[in-house]
Amino acid sequence: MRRTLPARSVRAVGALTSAFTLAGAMAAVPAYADPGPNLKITAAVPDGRWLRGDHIPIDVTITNIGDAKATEVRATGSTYSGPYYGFDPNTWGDLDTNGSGASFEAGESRTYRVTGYIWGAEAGNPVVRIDLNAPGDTDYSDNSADVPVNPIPPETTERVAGQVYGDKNRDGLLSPGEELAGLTALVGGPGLPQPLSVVTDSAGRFAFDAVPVGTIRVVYFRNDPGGWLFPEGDVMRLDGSGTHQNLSVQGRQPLSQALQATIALDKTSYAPGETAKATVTLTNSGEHPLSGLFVTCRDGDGTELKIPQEQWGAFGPTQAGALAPGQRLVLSVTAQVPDKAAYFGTTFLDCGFNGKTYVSGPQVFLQAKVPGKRADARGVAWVDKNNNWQLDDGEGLANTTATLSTRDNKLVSFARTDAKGNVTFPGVAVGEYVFRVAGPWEAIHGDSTILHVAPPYGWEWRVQLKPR
Ligand SMILES: [Ca+2]
Ligand SMILES: [Ca+2]
Ligand SMILES: [Ca+2]
Repeated sequence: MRRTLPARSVRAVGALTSAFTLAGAMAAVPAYADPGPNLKITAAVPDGRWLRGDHIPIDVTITNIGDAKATEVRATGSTYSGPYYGFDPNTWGDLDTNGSGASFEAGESRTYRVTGYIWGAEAGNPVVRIDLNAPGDTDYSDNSADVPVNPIPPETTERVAGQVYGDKNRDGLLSPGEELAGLTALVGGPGLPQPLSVVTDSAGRFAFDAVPVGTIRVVYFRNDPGGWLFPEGDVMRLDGSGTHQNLSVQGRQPLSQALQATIALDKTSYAPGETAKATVTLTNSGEHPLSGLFVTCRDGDGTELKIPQEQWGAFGPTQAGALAPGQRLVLSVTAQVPDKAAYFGTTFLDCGFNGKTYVSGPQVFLQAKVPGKRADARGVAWVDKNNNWQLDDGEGLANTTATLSTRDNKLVSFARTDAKGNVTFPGVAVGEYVFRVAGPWEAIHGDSTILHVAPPYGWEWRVQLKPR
């Protein structure tokens, strides 16, 4: 009886035959047969606790295993699967596809560290494919590499714990009795829907058992009756390694609690060029000596009183001011009223009192008048009819009576708006005024205080109105 093979087996034999043929053909070509460059790539994410929010590196090693120099070598990378991993700009160096390419001598090997970022919130991890291109490469089968990028799973959590104290004796350490109990400790950061919160125990200790990992996590405190100031900008990177279980958080008393500062000017009104005298009174109402104190007065737009630094003595640039507990110190300083102040009708002092080793010292601001200059006060009254927050054609409040009054409600000037809502109050003394219009209109911000400044420093003010 003649044996016949089923059709399926015939096909299988045929496939086998062609497979043998192919293998035979390949075996007939020695690996070194083609002279020329032959680049080979290997790539992997270096060891590390990478987070989803990191710029995660990939080390790409390129070796020329051929027997000729490779030139114009360029590399590209793309996300093969999973969430999108985007390469950072300019990360490819001389391998960049837009450049002239890199060169590798026969046998030469170099490793590049490229970086990228996982964009979006898609779950899972990316696999990144990197392709290497060089003219004349004799074997392209080894020119690409697939790199799994596996950051710490975002659902990973770790314990964050520590102790918080108010450094009463200012030695920078937790001293007995300085523990802060009953404080609300919170931890928050990007990606956390809301901060986690615990209350410190009698030893000032706090512990969050499971804080989700992230590149930016911050511990902060609320509900402190003692008025302590805590560092709020210390960023923790939580990568699941649990290295933030022994935090020591120092609360500091604001300097303004111990140091009182007042400034009095000898007059309420000055002429430009006149010398203003300021009496500065500093009092240490605390229990500890204060040292390293200094005064800084803010520069403004040129209308401020500039107190020469040397007048501050030890409280000047040497930052050597000192006050014993209970001590009261009076400093007399002077400053020339700048000419520019006359154009604004006002001059000011804005001084901060600080210490080298303190935080949040007192701040004092005071103004004085510099009257005399007059100028036309010009502005526009308008109503945002189309609600686009911009003054458009036809939105000026036309032909309406408008007034300028002092803050204590004395009428200073009145005028009428033109067809476009422009209004000019002629020859008004510089300074601050309240602007009003007749009829059922009120300023959109509740108060329409305008600052009337003389040329060349002045400007046309705008007052937006709404129906009353
Ligand atoms: Ca190759
Ligand atoms: Ca202490
Ligand atoms: Ca508008």
